[in-house]
Amino acid sequence: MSYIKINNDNLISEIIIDRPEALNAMNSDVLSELTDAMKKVKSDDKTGVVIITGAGDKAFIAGADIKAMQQMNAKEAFDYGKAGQQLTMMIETSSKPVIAAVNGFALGGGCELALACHMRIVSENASFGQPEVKLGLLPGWGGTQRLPKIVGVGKAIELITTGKIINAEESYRIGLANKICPQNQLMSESRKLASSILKNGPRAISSSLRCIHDGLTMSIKEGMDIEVEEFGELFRHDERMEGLTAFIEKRDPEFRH
Ligand code: DAK
Repeated sequence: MSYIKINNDNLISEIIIDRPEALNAMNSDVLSELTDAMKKVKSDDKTGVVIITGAGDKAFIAGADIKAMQQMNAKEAFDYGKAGQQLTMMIETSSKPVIAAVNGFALGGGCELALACHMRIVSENASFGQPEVKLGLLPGWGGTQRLPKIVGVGKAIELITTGKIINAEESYRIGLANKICPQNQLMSESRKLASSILKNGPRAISSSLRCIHDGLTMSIKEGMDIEVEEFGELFRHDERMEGLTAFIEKRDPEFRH
């Protein structure tokens, strides 16, 4: 059975987690299929931006699969945790922007998957939470590491230690969501964001993502060194000539043919 669908149109690949009967909870099969889907779109010439969403109108992903975890021994739990971490790393380090279109519950591992995405567009009924401590667990797919970087340490500690669930408004207020929209506009708003990114130079975009990502764990000096290195590297490629020339010729650049 396949739990993942991929739609591709105009350089936008949409990955849909399709297990609505379990609110798109991620068991090992979902995890492995989602990892394969990410690998595919990352190396695919037809993809410039990725959007990840959940099937149905209730959930993005309601978390790691609690029923499956209840049956796991320590070794299986370790492998499951490792696979989830590898997936979130693959998303976070993607050279193509990844947008989470959050259409409902983004809880536990679902929240962590959304945190690994570069941006989050959320519907009015979206909610976020790291309720793992209520289950005697901790966020094991990067939540303890990424949430503080996005919302600040104090807020992250509050969310992780209380396990409380916040609504779309609150997620926007604390900088977790980039934008809130009515549910029936979630995908069109996400595509609109993707299209505005696709107008720009793909190499410049991926270099910017690399500088931002790597800089988060470096000193300002090391981060600036990477930035200038990537800046110089852009001058080895035609892309920057098209951008600079288009400005001078007062026309839109054509970066993607
Ligand atoms: N896992 C499995 N099934 C789930 C699920 C989940 N996370 N969430 C919902 N479902 C299933 C329900 O069991 C129910 O199935 P049936 O009973 O119909 O068979 C169906 O989806 C519909 O759910 P509800 O009937 O509960 O729907 P409601 O609207 O009443 O409630 C809810 C929606 C989202 C509030 C509720 O379902 C809920 O609280 N779900 C659990 C949310 C949660 O606690 N998520 C965090 C999971 S823990 C690690 C690796 C990973 C992790 C940690 C460590 N390492 C190994 C290091 C990550 C942990 C987590 O994500």
